[in-house]
Formats: sequence, structure tokens, C-alpha cells
Amino acid sequence: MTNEFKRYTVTAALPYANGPVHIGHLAGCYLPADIYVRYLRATGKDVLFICGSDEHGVPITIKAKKEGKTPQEVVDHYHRLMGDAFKNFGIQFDYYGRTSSKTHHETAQDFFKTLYDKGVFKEEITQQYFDEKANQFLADRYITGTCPKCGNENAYGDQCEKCGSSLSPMDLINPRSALSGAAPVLKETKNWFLPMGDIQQSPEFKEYIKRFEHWKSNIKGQCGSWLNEGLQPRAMTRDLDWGVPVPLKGADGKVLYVWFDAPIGYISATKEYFNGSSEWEKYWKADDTALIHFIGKDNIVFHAIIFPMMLMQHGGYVLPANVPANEFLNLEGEKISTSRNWAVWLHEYLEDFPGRQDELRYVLTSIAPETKDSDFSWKDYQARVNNELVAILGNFVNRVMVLTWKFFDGKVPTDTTAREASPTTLEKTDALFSTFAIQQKEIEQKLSTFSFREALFDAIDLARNGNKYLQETEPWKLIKSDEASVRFILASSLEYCRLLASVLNPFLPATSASIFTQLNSKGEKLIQGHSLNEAFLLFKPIEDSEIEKQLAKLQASKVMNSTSTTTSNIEEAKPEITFEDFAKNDIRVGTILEAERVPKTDKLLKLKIDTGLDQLTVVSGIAEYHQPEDIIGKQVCILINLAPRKMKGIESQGMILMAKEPSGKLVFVSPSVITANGSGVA
Ligand code: B3M
Ligand code: ZN
Repeated sequence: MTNEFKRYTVTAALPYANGPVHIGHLAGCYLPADIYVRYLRATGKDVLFICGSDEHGVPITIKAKKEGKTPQEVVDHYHRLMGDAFKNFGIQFDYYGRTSSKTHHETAQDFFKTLYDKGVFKEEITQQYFDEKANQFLADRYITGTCPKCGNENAYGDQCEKCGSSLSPMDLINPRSALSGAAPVLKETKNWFLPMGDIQQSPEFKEYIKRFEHWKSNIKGQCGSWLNEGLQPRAMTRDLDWGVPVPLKGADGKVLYVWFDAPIGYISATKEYFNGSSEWEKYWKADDTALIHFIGKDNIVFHAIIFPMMLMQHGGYVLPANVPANEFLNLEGEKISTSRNWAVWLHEYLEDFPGRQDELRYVLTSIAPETKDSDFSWKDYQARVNNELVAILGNFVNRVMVLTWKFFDGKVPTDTTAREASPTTLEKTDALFSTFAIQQKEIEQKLSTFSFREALFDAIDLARNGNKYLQETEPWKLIKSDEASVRFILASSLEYCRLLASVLNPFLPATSASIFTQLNSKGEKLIQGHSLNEAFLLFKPIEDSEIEKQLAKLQASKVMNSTSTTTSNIEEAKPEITFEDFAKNDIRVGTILEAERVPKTDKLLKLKIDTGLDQLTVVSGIAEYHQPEDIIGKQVCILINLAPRKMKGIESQGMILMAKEPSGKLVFVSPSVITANGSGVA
């Protein structure tokens, strides 16, 4: 495919500007796109690499509401954050646009108007939920109610998050508006639908989908099942006040469906990049342009079916030449989740591992979810960095540099074409370079077919071969007997480092640049006498403590979630009381002196407590959660003026204060430092 096209328009999915970017985004879409683009550029191809922020859609309006901000404030914030994260990870977009821009609004409106004028859309009047209090139509996400499948009372109009069913708002029992809490009413509204079922039957579409045969199998799988079921018309406009206004008379209060305008964002970003000149057109309209969309699997249908249908109906545009979609990346065995904060955020990673973006690029490419979901774990990250980047790649380059400084004062010791070395040295060196040439071809072949993982494995193999070469030729020993061979070995190794740096550039751009810096080269061949720069280590090992810190961070998210998701188990608030009511409680700090199980019960412990005033016997229902031997000596808070009660024949003379977790577990309410027994609690 690489040869038939004159230019490449490569896009990476426009991330929603409602949260920062995490490792799943990077591994799924931006990293493979960047590797591919860097590879194309290295081979001299004409490439345009386009991305930007997707700033419309209901999730953004929900986020804004939650945070008491305007949608524009939300997208401004994340647009900046995401753009910075991409830059910091070396993702080299030619242009990073945004869909709230003027050019985008105009481009999307023109596009819609063209389809409208061509009579593509079907106008339909449907019944939609409307919030009379808030005076607006409700997007599916803005309606909550009881799930008809599992009874979850907080299901959304598009999905029940408890049982995973996808729903439509009409399915909900007892629907409520998330805006006002009111019961919504059905109201008629007009929208414009893309008749996908009809377009599916067109010869042009049928011709287009033949391409799927040559694409990754996840496209064929997902699109195949959609096409087999038969496509349904889909509304391209929505009753919403955030988005690109529908450019028709009488369409007030309506905007373009976010999945209509977002992919057009690739086009408007291209226009912005070319600053108003018509140059942009050839990147979208010339037959010899390859349009390639990098995406995650949740975006497949939109890029492989819906957007191509839009382009087709508009006319004049090329259709995607490929849609390399990745599967999902999990984190420590669980699905990455923004709402549960189960993620590694790129900006946080860089705070904890400054300057170590290539380490993450390396690991994420090694485990890229190219054909199936994969898993990121911090232990694996550490192992790959330490055993591969540090021990293989970093070690090789460093040995070559250090030896050259040691023996030849940091100067390239010979011209390798002179070949002044022993026959065995020459033979081993030739073998090294001929293997390199073969592997390099293979790497290119793999890159051109989106097998980035395999390509990276081959690239690291090249460094492995370099180490082996040094191990076998042993220049540090040979220096005493055969200096000519050592000159040749090190000059060859330096040349090998130079070639390796180029091969690594698509995967590890910063590392590649560091190698060139040490070689004091901009890529040109090194000649005899050329002065190297100082040697420095490319990577340093990841310490156990750094990994433990990351794991603790994730653990903290887990704890936060387990407490917040069970809020429904929290007891209801009690009626108000006066201060006098409260002051009747005589609560003191005391210490548990004795503890034993109450015979024939599971739950009760008999405790003796020193209250500072006297010693009280208390029967407490905590035996399920606390062993008697563990709690002796513990300070507690005790209500001492509770009327005595008999329990299992024992008189209980007070009550220990316990906090009850939503799970039912009882934990002691204790002073935070040792406090005198008898201290009053108020
Ligand atoms: N913003 C969905 C996503 O971020 C959407 C992609 C648009 S690409 C045109 O997953
Ligand atoms: Zn459900």
C-alpha cells in the first residue's frame, strides 16, 4: 500500500475535551499513529498528520454542569492539557485543531448544507423527552430511570451501567430528567436522518467495503455484523444547545450530531493548517492521497461506515484507504475508567517520571492492543524498562561510547572502509551489518502493515545483536594485542549506533535524538577523527519504590471508589436535635483492659473499660470484626451514662462508639493520639 500513493493524510481520533489523556488513549491510537507517521516521513513520503480536540457532545455539557462551569471553559482547559500531553510524549502532529473553532463550524455547516441541498437527509418527526421545568429537550444521557432489565434505579437513557444493557430513553421505567429531577414529557421534534440503510445498498458503498478485506480483522468483524443486521437511519441533528448550530431556517435550538461534526474536524484542521490556501484540498480530494484513520475500537463504525458514507454523499472526497483500529488496553487487569480514576494519566506520569516519556512509549508499544485487549501493569513496566531498555539498548550504546572515550579520546578511531582488522573481526562485523540490513527491511515491512509491536521487537533485537558483537569481539581485551582491530570494531559499533538511532526514531524519538547527540551527528556518516560528545546513560533503572508508589496511587483510587459506590448503603440522616439533646451524652475516652467472647454468641464481646472515673463492663456487638486479643490496650470512646442493660445475663454499663461502614463493618472511633482516660468527648 505504501507505494501506490503520493501523499498520506493520517488522522488520530479527536479526543473528547472532557478529561485528560491516559495510557489507554496513547497505546490505542496516538502512539501507533505517531510511529507510522514518523516511519513515513523517514522514507521521504509526503505526510500530513492531523488531530484535535472534540469539543462537542453531551458528556462535555454534563461535565460543565457538574463543575459549575460553561462548556467552553471545560473544553478550553482540556484542549490545552491534551495538547501539552501529546507534545510531551513526542506525538508529532502537523496540526492539532479543535472543533469549537470558527473554521470548523463553517466547514461542518457547509458540509451539512451540501448534503441537505442534495436531498440526502430524511426529515423525520419523532417523539422526544422534554423537560418542561428546564424548558429543553433531553439528550439520552440526561434522562435517568429504572432499568427494565435489572431494576437499577439509576440507569441512563442510553445505557444501564449496572447490567451493561444499551437502552433507549423510552425503555426506562419512571424516567426523570437529570437537569431538574422532573418527570419528562414526550414532545414532537424534527430532525434530519442519514438513511444509512439506503446508502448501504448503493453500488459505491458496496465497492468501498471491499477494502475491509485487506484491513485489520476487527474492522471486518464489527462492521460485518452491523452490515449483516442492516443499517438503520441515524439522526444527524440533535436538540441541544452545545455544538455546531444546524444551518437551516427553523432549526433553532438544534445542533449537528457530535459524530457528524467530529470527523469533519479532520478536514477543518487541515484547512486551518494550510491557512486559507487551497492546498488542503489535495490532502482530501486527490485520488493519489491515502486517507488513514487511527482509532480505538469503540470508534470503528463511525470511521469505517458513517464518515465514509458522509464523504460519499458529499462527493469529491477520497474514502479511507485504511482504518487501523486497536483494541483496548487494561490497567492491572481492570478496564481503564475515567470516572473511577482507574488510569495512568499522561500528565501525572510525567510529573512522577520526568523526561522518561520514551520508557512509556516503549512499554506501551511492546504491549500494544493491536489484535486483542492487553494489560498494562507497573511490574511489567519496570521489568521491560530495566531488562530491555537499560540492560540491552542503553547498555550497548554506553559501552560503545565509553570504550571509544577510553581508548581513543572520544574520536572515531578509523575509517571503516579501510577495513584494517583481523579476518575474524571483519567476518563478525560483516555478519552484524548484513543481519541489520535484513532486519531493517523487515521492520519497514511491519511498520507499513501496522504491526508496530513486532517491529519494535525487531528493533530491540538489533541492539541485542550489537551487544553480542561486543561480547564476542571483546575490544577491551583485544586492545593489548590488536589495536587495529579494536579501532575497526569501535568505529563499526559507532556506525551501528548511528543506524540504530534512525531505526529507533519512530518508536523512541527522544532516545534516538540522545544517541545522535552523543555521536555529535545530525544523521550523517561518521568519519575518522570525528569528535564525539560526552557519554551519558540513555536510561536509568526503575526502582521498586517508584513502582510501589504507583501501585499505592491506584490502590487509593480503589478505596475511594469502594466508599463512593456504596453510598446507597449509608444510613439515612436522622431528625434534627438541639445542643441540649446532644449535651446529655456523657462520652469519655477510655482504655480496654480486658476482652473476652460471650459464650454461645457470634457477635458479642465482654469488655472491661477504664473510663478514668471507674471500670465499666460493656457488652459490645463487635466480635465479627475484632479479636479479643487484638483490642486489649486500645483507646476508645465510650458513652458512660447509658442506662444499664442486661445482655446474655451480663449487665452492660455503657456503650463503645463504633463507626459502621456501608459494608456493615464496625471500626473503633478512637482519639488520634493517646489521650488521658476520662477526657470528655464533645
Ligand atoms: N471524540 C470519541 C473518543 O474520544 C470521539 C472521537 C472522535 S474522532 C472524529 O473516543
Ligand atoms: Zn440494568
